[in-house]
Amino acid sequence: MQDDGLLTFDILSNSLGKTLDLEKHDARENLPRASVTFTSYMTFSQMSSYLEGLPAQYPQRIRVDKPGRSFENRNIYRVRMTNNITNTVQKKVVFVDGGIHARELVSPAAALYVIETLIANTKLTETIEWQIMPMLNPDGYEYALNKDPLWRKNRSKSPSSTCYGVDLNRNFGFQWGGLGASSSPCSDIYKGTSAFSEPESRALRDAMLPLKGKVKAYITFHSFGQTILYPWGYSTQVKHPLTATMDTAAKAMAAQIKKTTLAVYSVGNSAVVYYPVAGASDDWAAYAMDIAHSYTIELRDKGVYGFKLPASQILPTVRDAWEAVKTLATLV
Ligand code: 0X9
Ligand code: ZN
Repeated sequence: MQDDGLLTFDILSNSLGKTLDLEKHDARENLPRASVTFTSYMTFSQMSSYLEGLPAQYPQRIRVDKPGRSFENRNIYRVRMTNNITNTVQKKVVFVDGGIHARELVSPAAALYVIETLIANTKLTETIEWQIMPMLNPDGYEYALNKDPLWRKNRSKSPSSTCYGVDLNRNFGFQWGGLGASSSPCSDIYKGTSAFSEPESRALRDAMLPLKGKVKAYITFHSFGQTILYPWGYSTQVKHPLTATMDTAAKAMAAQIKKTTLAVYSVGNSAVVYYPVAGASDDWAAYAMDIAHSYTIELRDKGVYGFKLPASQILPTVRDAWEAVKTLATLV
């Protein structure tokens, strides 16, 4: 069942309460726009209204398109933003995504906060074109919000099983089917029937591939653990040639988070600090897109609440995310 009919601005602003007031720059301030909030978990429909409204509000700086649709036919959005959006030829791209894993509800919120904060920051959008896909798994997110708070995968139907869902972070086309991925459709880490079998992972691939050579950094938000991870994640034995560069940048991100929000994030190779995982988006981005800086950021918390992070923690958590992204943008 799809649920992405657009809510009106009035309903949104009444029901979502306090909104951030960061939209002063370059705004057609007399036009209302659907709100974004970081004091409660937004529904996909609310996020859609917010995203759909951005280009009209910031016509010089923002474009929104849909590089794909989910298994249940929801839009998968991409927001592109830079100063003077019609002139992006010389600009480097920083690519950010959220929501690959359904139950990690704070992840799309982090990507939305990056969008909202960049609206107010014309300096970081001067030389960089930002491409942000805040919600890669809308079906799973809605399922986690409404039915099962611990749902992780997408909601595709396996032809060979009664179980639903593929772990999108096992479905990317680099080292697909290796360590840390399952062939069982009922597993939470099911890899799918082939690399990029899922429309959601294809949406990210299709958005990114034409940008090869331009994307200088990729960040994918997950939770939880307060950790900044870098490739290779498919094996503990194979070291990425740019390990030292990524380690330095990850440490800079963690230091900046500590300085500003006081949260402590640890840093390291994905496979070593977590566990080996093949077919994840971070490795694919580093390999297929040849991106020198590719990170999975596991946001708050450290396991007290885990995936059920209280709404009061959204704002502090997305601030961590922003500090990390901002720091990285100055290094690439
Ligand atoms: O297992 C995952 O997909 C990520 N952790 S999570 O708890 N959010 O599910 C970690 C992926 C790290 N990347 C690689 N190992 N390639
Ligand atoms: Zn995750």
